[in-house]
This record gives sequence, structure tokens and C-alpha cells, in this order.
Amino acid sequence: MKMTQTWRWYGPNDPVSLLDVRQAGATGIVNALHHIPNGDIWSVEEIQKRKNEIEKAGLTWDVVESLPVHEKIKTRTEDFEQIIQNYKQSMKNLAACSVYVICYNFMPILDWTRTRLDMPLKDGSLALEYNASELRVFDLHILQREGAQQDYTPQEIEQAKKQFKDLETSDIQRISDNMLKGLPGSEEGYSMEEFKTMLDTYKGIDADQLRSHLVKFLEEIIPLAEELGIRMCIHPDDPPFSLLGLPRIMSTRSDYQYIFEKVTPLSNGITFCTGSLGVRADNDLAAIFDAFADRIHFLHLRSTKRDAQGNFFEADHLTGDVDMFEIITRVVREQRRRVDENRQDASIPMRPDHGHQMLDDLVKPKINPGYSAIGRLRGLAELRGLEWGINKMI
Ligand code: DNO
Repeated sequence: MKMTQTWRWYGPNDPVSLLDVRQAGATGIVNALHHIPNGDIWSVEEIQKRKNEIEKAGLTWDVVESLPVHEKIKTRTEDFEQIIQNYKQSMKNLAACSVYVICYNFMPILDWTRTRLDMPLKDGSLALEYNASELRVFDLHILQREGAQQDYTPQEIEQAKKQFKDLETSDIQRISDNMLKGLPGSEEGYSMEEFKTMLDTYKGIDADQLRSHLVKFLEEIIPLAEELGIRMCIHPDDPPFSLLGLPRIMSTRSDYQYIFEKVTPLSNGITFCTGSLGVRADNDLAAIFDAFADRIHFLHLRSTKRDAQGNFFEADHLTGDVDMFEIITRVVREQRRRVDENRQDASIPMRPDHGHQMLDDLVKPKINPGYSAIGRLRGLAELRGLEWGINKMI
């Protein structure tokens, strides 16, 4: 039994073609209907059209990433009940087209966040980076968020002041764009003013409140998922801590524990993202895997490298802080356990996440940062080899 090798494809406008994906050796596609506004229903017709396109290239649509959760659902405001009904209808339509794995997240306003998308590595390739001091400069001096001072130490505030003075206009632009415009796959982007207005919608919503909103949402969708045979998988916060004063509630083992105790069916599952979870030194990835192995429905495999100042960058897939050998050994064992239990989902879909921009991708006119072809192809090849070896060995 092997993992199902998949590849995130952004649809017809993705500079990486479906044939490229086949040449990388993946068999499955991870896809979303990005052209449909967040909160609207994904119709059977639109789903089927995309599915046909994928199948025509000899691939299968294995995972939806993401069926986005509208902000109104997270804040439980305005017509959120209708939007939950729309969400459920999209789930039904996906099941009607035999697409059964749905990844989503519950991060307020921002999806994944990096301050720099082209950090040069020693070999000349480029990596994504999260720089904690740049984040503080953004918060205190560019966004000038009300109350931001309370979130930092006097030293951090002093250091941010100095750093801001030395920043070039182009750096300020880069940091602001990366923070606000939305990285590939984030469904929303904001101007500075829009973002400030959005921040206000979270006044009075702390982590406990947001958690209760998530549980209420799960109580609505998980019974339906059970009925339809859909496996819902929540992506961890990336990075796994609060940003810009916004609560984040899917960052640690106890965060997961909480929602599984409240909503128990197995279709309430996880996108096990090693790179996101691995940013926290206090997250024991192997222990998290073991605790929830039977509800891991999707794997994002990548590694990050952190430092003592709270910065991190995306390392090669087999280096960095994530012990990929340890994780894939667990995946291999879990898949075998599922075979013994006759589970239909014994082969877990994985995708190589966030490759470096390298080789010819460095000169291509357009790439999606983190999602260029060659870096992910390298990652997939390494991960595939590692699984192959472990399968032989144990
Ligand atoms: C970034 C991705 C995220 C992720 C969503 C899941 O590379 O992992 O965009 O897909 O947060 O809902």
C-alpha cells in the first residue's frame, strides 16, 4: 500500500500544466474552483466540468483544497446560516460527482502568511520565508493596528522602530503585499483599508469564541459528511500561532483534541501539514500523528527550518526541522492498519508542498510562489523514494 501521490493544481490558469503533473509522476489532483466567489454554491455542472478536464489528462481529482469557509461563518454574522447551507450544498454536489475529500481551514481573515517569497538559498534557489521582526514592523508601523503595542515586549517595539526607519520603500511594499494580497490559494486579498475594516469584525471574538464557532459549524457539516461519505480535513494554522491580534485555534495537539471530543465522527478529520505544525518547537509531530492517525485524510509534506528569533523558511523536503522519516514510517504503518480494517481510504493522499523556485523556474515569466513545478517535482521524488524505502524495510 502506497500513499496516493497528488499535486495541487490551480486550474486552467496555472502555469504548470496537467501534463507536467503527469510527468512529475503524480496520479491525483488537488483542486478548487477558485473562480466561484467564496460562499457561493459549487454547482454540479461546474464541478463536473473541472473533473472532466482533469480526467481527460489521465489524472483524478482526489482532493478539494479548499472549500473555503466564509468569514461570516467564522464570525457568525449577517447571513451566515444561509452560507452554511450553501456550503452543505457544495458538499452534496461534490459527492454527486464522486469527489470525497475536502480540505478547509478556519484561520481568521488571513490564510497562510509569509513575509518574503524569494529568500535566496546558498544554491541559488529561492524559498518562502516568515520573518518575525518584519511582521512586527508591519503590525506596528505599516498597519498601525490599534493595541498592537500590547502584543510585543519593549525590546521588540524598540527594535521594530529602528528597523522601520531603515526599510526601503520596496521592502515596505513587499511586506504589505505579501501580508494583504493573499498568497496562492488564499481566496481573499485586501487593501490596507479593507483589512482594517475586516480586523474590526473580530473585536470581541477571542480564541474561545472562535472555537465555539468552529464547533457549531462542524455540528452542521459533519453529520452530512458522514451521510455522503465525505472526509473533511481541517488544515492547521500557518503559521501555528496568533497573528496581528487575531485568534488562531488549530495550531496544537490540544486544539485538535478539543474539536474531536466535541464532534467525534471520523469524517471530522485532519490535513496533516508537517510544515505548518513543525514551525512550533513544542509540537511533537509524531505524537500528534499517533493521537489522531485514523482521522488523517490528507497529507501536506514539507519541512520548515526555524530559528530562536521566531523566523522560519521552507527547507528542502527531507531536511529542516521535520523528521520526514519518522512521519512517513507512521504513514506506512497507518495505511497497513487501514488495509487490515478493510478501510476504503487505506491509501492516504499526499502532496509535496511548497517547493523551492529553482532551475528553469527562476526565469519563467510567471510562477505561483511555493507552487512552481521543479521544486515540487524534486520534493515529490524525494518523498516517493523515502516511502518506497520504508515500505521495503519494515
Ligand atoms: C498553503 C496552503 C494553504 C491551505 C489552506 C487550506 O500553501 O497549505 O493555502 O491550502 O489554508 O485550507
